[in-house]
Amino acid sequence: PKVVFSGIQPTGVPHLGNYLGALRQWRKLQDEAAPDDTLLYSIVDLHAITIKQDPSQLRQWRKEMLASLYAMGLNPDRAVIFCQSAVPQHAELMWILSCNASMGYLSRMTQWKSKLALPSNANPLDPSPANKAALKLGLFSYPVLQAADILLYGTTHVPVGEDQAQHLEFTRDIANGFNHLFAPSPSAPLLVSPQTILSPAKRVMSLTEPTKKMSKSAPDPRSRILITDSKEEITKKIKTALTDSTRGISYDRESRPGVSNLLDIMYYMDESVASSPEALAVEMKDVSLKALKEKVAETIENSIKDVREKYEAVMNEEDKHDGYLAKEAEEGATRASKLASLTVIKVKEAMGMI
Ligand code: AQP
Repeated sequence: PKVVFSGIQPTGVPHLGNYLGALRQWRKLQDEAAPDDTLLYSIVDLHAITIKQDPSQLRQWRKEMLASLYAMGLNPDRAVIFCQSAVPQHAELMWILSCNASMGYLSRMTQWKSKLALPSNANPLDPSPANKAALKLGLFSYPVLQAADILLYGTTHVPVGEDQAQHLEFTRDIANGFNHLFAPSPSAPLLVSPQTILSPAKRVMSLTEPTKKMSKSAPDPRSRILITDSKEEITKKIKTALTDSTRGISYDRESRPGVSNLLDIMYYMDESVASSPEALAVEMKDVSLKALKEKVAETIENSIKDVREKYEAVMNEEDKHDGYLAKEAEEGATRASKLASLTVIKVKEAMGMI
């Protein structure tokens, strides 16, 4: 049987990148799962605090993320849905794996560099960079926590966007290194090396800076469309999306990143519109940019309207019965913790700690 694990940070309402790159895939895996498959979807708040968070804002975002997952159709009867910090084994396994994680390997990870806006060749041990003090241990070792998240459950499949592919490679390496050191035999690994599932829309780009990925924490809210945005907001954001002054429509991610991103979004939101984003460009080659944008906005609205309505319904329910979401998440955490403790016990036994 499959074990599927994935996480999302409670750093705001999910945007189209999260939706197309991860959440829609989570839902599909849930719908296609066999009865004995296990699905775990986590709100990874321990990851969120690698960047400074305001406590009341974080509390609100955890609630909104939970509502977003339910709005996506993720079902607590079918998937274990929980907050990471409520399952202490995540931090415990992270420490154990940290003792075997290479600083050199971690220093090559791109995420901490991009979060600090450092160049790709930045080295954490170099005493010179001005923002060296800004690099916190937690942000640097974030991929080890991510490896622990995944390895705790014997995960076989991890659905993520392309930005996470490097961390999955690291997770497999950690698992193999750990098995090599502590597994009783190669045929009885302690930790399962997981497969990455990349969704077809691997990387949705920012609407205002289409060479960067769409992100929850980018300062400009016009750079992303949230799954809760109204029709008017969607239309306005798509209308102001950065494109170019070339005439007509064509698909080329290098020379026309803005237009190509809009074609990608339209195609992946509703694959019935054409056979590929390139084919969609050919079909629309003589259309004006204004008309393309109208079509894109309409397609997005039609595809996520139901999610928005469900989100509102979940939030109304929460208003009527304060604490209903927290209670659901607590039940998820209890189930997750039971599964996680099986791995932690096995690992501690193998290392001589039980
Ligand atoms: N632009 C994107 N295109 C495709 N997939 C994306 N994902 C994120 N952005 C895109 C996928 O969404 C899942 C959850 O992401 P996350 O919240 O854990 O963190 P992130 O990747 O760092 O996403 P954000 O939106 O950029 O958050 P902030 O700004 O808070 O760091 C992951 O599977 C990710 O691949």
